Amino acid sequence: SSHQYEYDLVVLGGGSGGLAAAKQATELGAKVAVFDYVTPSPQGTKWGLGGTCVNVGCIPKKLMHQAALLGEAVHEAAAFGWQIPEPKKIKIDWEAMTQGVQNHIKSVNWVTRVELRTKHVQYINALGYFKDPHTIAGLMKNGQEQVVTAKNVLIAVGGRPNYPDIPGALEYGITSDDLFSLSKAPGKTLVVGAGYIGLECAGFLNGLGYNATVMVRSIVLRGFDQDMVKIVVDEMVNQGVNFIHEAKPKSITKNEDGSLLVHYVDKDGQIQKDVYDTVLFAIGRYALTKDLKLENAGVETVKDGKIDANNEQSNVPHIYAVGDVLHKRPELTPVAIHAGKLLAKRLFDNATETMDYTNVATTVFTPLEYGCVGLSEEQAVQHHGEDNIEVYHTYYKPTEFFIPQKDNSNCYLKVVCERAGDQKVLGMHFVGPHAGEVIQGFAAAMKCNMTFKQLKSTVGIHPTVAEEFTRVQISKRSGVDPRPQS
Ligand code: FAD
Ligand code: NA7
Repeated sequence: SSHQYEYDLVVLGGGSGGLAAAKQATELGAKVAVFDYVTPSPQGTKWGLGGTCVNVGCIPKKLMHQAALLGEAVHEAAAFGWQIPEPKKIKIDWEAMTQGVQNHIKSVNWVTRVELRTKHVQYINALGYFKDPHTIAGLMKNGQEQVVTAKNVLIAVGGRPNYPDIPGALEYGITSDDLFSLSKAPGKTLVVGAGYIGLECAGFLNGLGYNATVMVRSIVLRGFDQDMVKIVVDEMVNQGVNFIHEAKPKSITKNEDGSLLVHYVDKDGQIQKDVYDTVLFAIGRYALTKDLKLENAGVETVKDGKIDANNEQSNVPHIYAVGDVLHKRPELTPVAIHAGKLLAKRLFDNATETMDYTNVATTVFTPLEYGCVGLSEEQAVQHHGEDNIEVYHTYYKPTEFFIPQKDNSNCYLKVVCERAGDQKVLGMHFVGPHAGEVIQGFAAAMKCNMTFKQLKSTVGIHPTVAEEFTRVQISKRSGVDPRPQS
């Protein structure tokens, strides 16, 4: 019986997935403890309860993106007739912005703690690890250990940013773990890595007025639809972001004035150098499983320390995993939360529903946002064959772009469909303002197996950018120019 253990569930990691599972489990009557502990970054940055999303991920990222968009909006407002004294002279106060962002985070940390208390989840601020398959020890800041026993264990320790193995990287480089609480403005910044985190950071830094350069090793936004990616990059270049393609950093040293000298290998294999104020690595993340002493529990890991689970169950039946720690699953907060809740219901409510990881929508918060759900065109071709898919696409002109004469040449969308019959929609892609808001509802429609015919029979909301999805009719195959003719 479960009485031989102190807890029905012990959760390792108080982030998106772990907290969602813990709260759901106590609501269902389980006795639950959560271990959460943040190891400081190499630069010494640390933060509170709640995990990556709240402290060093989605939330501060979105807020800084918003700060950048507001800077743009000031100029637009002037075009709409707002009397703004010297709009050309406006600039961001980095410290003030960062303070606002950090204050919000602190308030979320606090609310999270209170919520755990009211829901009777035992929170233990300690670095947890396995003593044996049912015994977890937590090393607290004061060096003491707290030991608990658990019937079930959930591993939800998430991940942390990688550093490249080059001289000066750990000493002088920062990552997203440090950026959102940086005490002084980053200045001229080199962002190494062209995944979504690298692009987003370069995008908002440029929008805030700092010179930003992205160093791309191979391709930009691997895994995303490459037509859309090209548009996203074009727009970033338009707005002033620099890209160094097919290049790799070689070393970082510090100049006497505090600036950083970066040597890198360019696409021709030549050594180049440039000086930056900040070097930000966004080259992927590793799962935080090393500290867990998984060998004491017999839990196996695969590449990058990740756990290859089947319905969130590891190779040890009473040990589960959710979130970024999972192998080959989207590293997204709502994915971790959803999987965590469903798992708790299966464990403590005899539920049977399992997590569906397909067709999860996401948005890259670049200056012009890119939202998508379902297959990229490349994936559709791979799965269905080029002859069996139809791709509809169009450029469009947001109404609100006209008066400030904002460049609309990169407002573009695409619908990837089956070619036969009513043309089931396989993927939807949107570059433009509010891309996340635009895509979310269509993700629900795709869950309901929407066809292109049904999309076309949907009446739009005018004037919006989302309605453009109900108007698209030009197939790529037709070769007709997808630019609006008016
Ligand atoms: P986490 O939230 O990382 O939580 C794990 C927790 O466990 C951490 O607090 C960690 O310190 C703690 N821990 C680790 N080891 C131990 C241990 N041994 N003992 C105790 N505690 C431990 N997702 C989105 O959906 N939208 C976005 O816009 C978005 N933007 C992002 C931007 C950035 C810059 C980053 C880095 C990520 C972003 N993500 C975004 C991803 C999102 O943050 C993660 O997918 C999500 O936080 C994963 O949740 P998790 O529960 O797996 O782990
Ligand atoms: P991603 O999405 O894994 O992207 C990492 C990027 O960094 C990608 O462009 C890589 O290029 C590049 N990379 C990887 N290693 C290096 C080295 N050593 N030097 C230079 N460039 C490198 O990571 P993010 O940090 O953006 O996001 C992490 C995850 O969080 C991501 O999976 C999201 O789902 C959530 P490559 O294409 O490999 O050549």
